[in-house]
Amino acid sequence: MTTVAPVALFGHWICPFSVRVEFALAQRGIAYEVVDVPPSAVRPKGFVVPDEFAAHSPKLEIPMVRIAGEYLADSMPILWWLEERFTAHSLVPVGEDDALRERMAWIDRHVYRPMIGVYYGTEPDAIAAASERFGDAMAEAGAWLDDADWLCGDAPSLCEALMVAVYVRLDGLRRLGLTANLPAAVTAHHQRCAALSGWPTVAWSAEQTDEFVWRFSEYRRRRSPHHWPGGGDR
Ligand SMILES: N[C@@H](CCC(=O)N[C@@H](CS)C(=O)NCC(=O)O)C(=O)O
Repeated sequence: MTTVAPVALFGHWICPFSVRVEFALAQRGIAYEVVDVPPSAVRPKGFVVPDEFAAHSPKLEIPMVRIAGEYLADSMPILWWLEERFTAHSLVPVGEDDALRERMAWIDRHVYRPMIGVYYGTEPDAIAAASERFGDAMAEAGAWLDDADWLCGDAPSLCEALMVAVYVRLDGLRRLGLTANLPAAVTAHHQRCAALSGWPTVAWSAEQTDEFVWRFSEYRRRRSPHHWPGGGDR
């Protein structure tokens, strides 16, 4: 007899939105299975998305989660849904709902947009500009962390789920053109996050970092061969 995990995550390790959700599941000790659905930019030729995913992810985006026959896509609503459905090891500090939502929205906008601009960037100038915006956002986050260990409240929260997904790819981002220096308070926060119980589940191996860099280098060469000649080899 097989046991069906109550939670299924349709996602992929390379997708930061998916990593947010997987970190929250792991950190909260929620049992789950992963159904691998690579983002289309890095999808192997001939990969067929599961029917269940096509039917229930309205924008065909990962992450999507199934809990006992119900589905939800979009990482932030998923993180809050998990809080509704599972009470143990909450990542919402008591009384901090509004502050948490505000900080998460801020990180989503000011950290994620430029981060994605770095690795999906195909023009050197645009990559450099995104790198600078990312550095500015991390400087602001560093100021929040100057007198606090965590991004919201006094324990790890959903903000850490967002930031962990950034930290796991920092080395890869550097190899793809991120040059911004990060404040010491951010580096210390990264280290605190790396000591959390959910971290090992989502941390990248050296091979995953290499694969991330290789896939997005290939993406650049396909989109902008003038700037990024060569390629093809791993
Ligand atoms: N707002 C969404 C964004 C999710 C998203 O952009 N996912 C990407 C992969 S990282 C995706 O599935 N893109 C569509 C595709 O690859 O076809 C969230 O927070 O979950």
